[in-house]
Amino acid sequence: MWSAILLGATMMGQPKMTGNPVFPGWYADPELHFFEGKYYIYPTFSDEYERQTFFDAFVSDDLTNWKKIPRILDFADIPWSTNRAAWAPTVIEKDGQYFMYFSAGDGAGLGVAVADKPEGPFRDAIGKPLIKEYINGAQPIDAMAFTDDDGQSYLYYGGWRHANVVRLSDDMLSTEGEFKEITPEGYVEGPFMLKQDGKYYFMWSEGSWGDSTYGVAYAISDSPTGPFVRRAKILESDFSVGKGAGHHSVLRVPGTDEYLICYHRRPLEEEHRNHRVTCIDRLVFEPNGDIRPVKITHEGVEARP
Ligand code: FUB
Repeated sequence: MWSAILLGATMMGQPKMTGNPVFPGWYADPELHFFEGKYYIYPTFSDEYERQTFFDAFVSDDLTNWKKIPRILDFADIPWSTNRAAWAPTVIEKDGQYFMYFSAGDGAGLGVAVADKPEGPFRDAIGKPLIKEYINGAQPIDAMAFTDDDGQSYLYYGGWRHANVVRLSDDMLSTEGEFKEITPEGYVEGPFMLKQDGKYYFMWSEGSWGDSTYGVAYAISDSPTGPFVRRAKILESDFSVGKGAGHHSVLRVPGTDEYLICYHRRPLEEEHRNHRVTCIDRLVFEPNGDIRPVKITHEGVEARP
């Protein structure tokens, strides 16, 4: 139905929109990037844990036509993984290489893989977990890699209601120094860091990912390591559009002051916890620096060159 509406809108001279979800299939925890002139989404394949043994990625020139890149990383090539529960990848570029941090299954920890191109294939970079232990009570899942303006990279991560931040080494293949607990009030999982106008916006998912209580909240700090004090909720269910909206990422559209939020939600008619789809909507900063609550839509956002 939505594709017919979008086609009609385009014929009437209205802008071409992405529509939501932006591509078919059950995919969650999406991380949206712009690498080498194209948009990429790195999601979790949202199925039973036993079938989550790989990561697919999606690539697009304009945010509307997405092509699946199958199995950019496969647990068949990672003997130390649990060969299940491949969750929530984060990808970051450094010196022309692409580093992916990923959950290798409960008990296995967080791994790091590397590729020469954003579309992969990624290969296990160190042959063992980067973070295996539960430090400060944080389950080693849901990593997010961030590089500050001074070139220092950080890894934010953590499930089980605890968030840690740790510095990454120059080669991105080990951690350095203290694992600092930065858990804000309400934090559950899915951390994300965005720097805007010199301020550090720390965001996370709260509620339960398996139901409609899921959502995203944020804090602002003058430092990448906090302290982070919960400010407000910015993403949640809208029972006229979708439910359980959460585990997001944010991308500033290159060459603009516009921001996109990429997240998963459950279609209204779905009850299965894994039936999550990937969507994109606008994220708007108020003039005072606050983030406006996100309006989730069926239409999505305008196509971009
Ligand atoms: O997709 C698997 C898990 O669900 C993620 O690791 C959590 O953040 C939640 O979205």
